[in-house]
Amino acid sequence: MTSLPELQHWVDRVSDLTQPDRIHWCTGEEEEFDALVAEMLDSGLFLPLNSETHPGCYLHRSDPGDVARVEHLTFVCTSEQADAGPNNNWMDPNEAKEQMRELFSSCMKGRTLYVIPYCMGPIDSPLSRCGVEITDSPYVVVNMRLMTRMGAPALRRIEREGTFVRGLHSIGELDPERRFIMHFPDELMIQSFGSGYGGNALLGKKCHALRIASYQARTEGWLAEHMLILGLESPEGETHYIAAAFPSACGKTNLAMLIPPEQYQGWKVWTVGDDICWMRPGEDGRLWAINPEAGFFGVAPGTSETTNPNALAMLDHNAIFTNVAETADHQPWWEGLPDGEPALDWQGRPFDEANGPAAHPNSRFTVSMRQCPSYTDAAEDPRGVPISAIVFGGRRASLVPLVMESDSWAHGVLMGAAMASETTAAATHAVGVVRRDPMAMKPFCGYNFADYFGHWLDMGEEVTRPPGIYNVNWFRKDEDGKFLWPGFGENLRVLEWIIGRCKGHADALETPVGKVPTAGAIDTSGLELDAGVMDTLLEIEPAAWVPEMAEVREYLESYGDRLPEALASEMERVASQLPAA
Ligand code: OXD
Ligand code: MN
Repeated sequence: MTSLPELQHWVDRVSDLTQPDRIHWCTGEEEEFDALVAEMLDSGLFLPLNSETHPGCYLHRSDPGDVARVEHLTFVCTSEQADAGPNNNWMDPNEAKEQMRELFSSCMKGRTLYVIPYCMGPIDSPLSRCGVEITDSPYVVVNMRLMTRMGAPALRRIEREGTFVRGLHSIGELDPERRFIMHFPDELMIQSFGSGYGGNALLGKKCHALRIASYQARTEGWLAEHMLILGLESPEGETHYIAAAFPSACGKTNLAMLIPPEQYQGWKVWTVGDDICWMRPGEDGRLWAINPEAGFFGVAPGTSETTNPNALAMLDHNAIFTNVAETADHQPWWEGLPDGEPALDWQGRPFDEANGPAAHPNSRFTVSMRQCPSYTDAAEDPRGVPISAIVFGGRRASLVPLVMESDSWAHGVLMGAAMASETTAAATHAVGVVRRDPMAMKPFCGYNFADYFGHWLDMGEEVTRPPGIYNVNWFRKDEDGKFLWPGFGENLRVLEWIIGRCKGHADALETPVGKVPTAGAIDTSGLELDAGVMDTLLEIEPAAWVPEMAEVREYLESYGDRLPEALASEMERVASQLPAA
């Protein structure tokens, strides 16, 4: 029920098409959440977890064939194929709508149609944007309540503004042969069928806040990015905000919640967001950022007291677990937890190593941001937070140093565009293969990457006090395949250097591919690294960068004439400083 005729008509049309038994307009109230949980416990969609150790926590086991994003079934449907770019699967919008119409036809018979009004970002922020998701999945409703500002206040804003992203979702029969995630950016519309998995089904997240928003951001002069946002507070009480892009399952959540090492008494990391960042130039010439989300949908395996104590602390109450394993006394369990042992695996079978890991490698937790011990009220500030540094990073076993600084905004854009990373389990494809993943947006940019790079370059003109742009690599390995850098909390040492650079007092050495810390500029006291490890981590071997730059050139040239001239010339500038091939 709404006073906005466009919204009411759309819900009516969808209901005519999908034929639900009931329609429920979500209010976002606690009683609604509790009633849905009770219903799901009844139907078996939710399993209770140990209420003494994990009050308010539930386990959802998804269909075993529906455990990750499906990039090969995800489409951007612009009227011109070239606007979607070679980085997206494309389908003609009319053909896509026709195909989806058939799938959605009568698909909600016997089910409830939920209307979820939501706001991405603080409810009173001019940087926020709203959407409405229609779904037949109560699992989606309860997750959306944790992940977004959902319900009555969002509906009021939508009715006031009159614009919203329309997302239609049905789990269908969870048949991978009848599964599509379609985006119609010109119409601010998403249609998703056949999957209940987070990235495919919680439409506020990847579909709206990245694919549709990136497209919208280009026309409106802002940036929608796959970045965490953290605040780094020094012992003097000065806080600098950093936005960092890493591909899925490369430690964004851990970095966003970092606990400083012992030597760093008085330092504090504040978490503003762990996955998505919307940034806009402010009147003061800086970039101001909000986290459009209100919760975390994090990867469970590997989350432990060593890697992310803050995450563990927020996961012992009011959290939803998807595809983790269970101990004999019904506590959630995943690989990387030192205590407990799995009794049932993620599919509910008695645990047997022969079946693989107990928890699915892409098993997840959903939890409100406010439960995180490092949560900061700055995440609710309608103005957002000012960004001092942008960090790009990938998973690279060799070549790429621990950290380097770009020479200029254009060079930073090139660093982002040249990002590559070994693939992870967050999407269904081969794991561990190096692929180009510009700005960690390969699966999420809602338009042609060439135009996106152009938009990034244009944004450099808009910000008169631009953040520094950096590239990091926590994942460098030695000849025996062992990680050289300890990572996790120790990454603070690198962030300290980055902020030092932004403030103009940390030392750096120029190299052909960027500036790296001078010996000793990164504090390694108390780390007990083997001799020479820091040298290896910070070494730039110009000859080894020649084939890398050749690959970058080949990749960027695959965008043809649309590639911005300024990016091509920046690439030539860097290449010209390397030895001849
Ligand atoms: C995520 C992803 O879920 O990037 O954040 O896959
Ligand atoms: Mn992500």
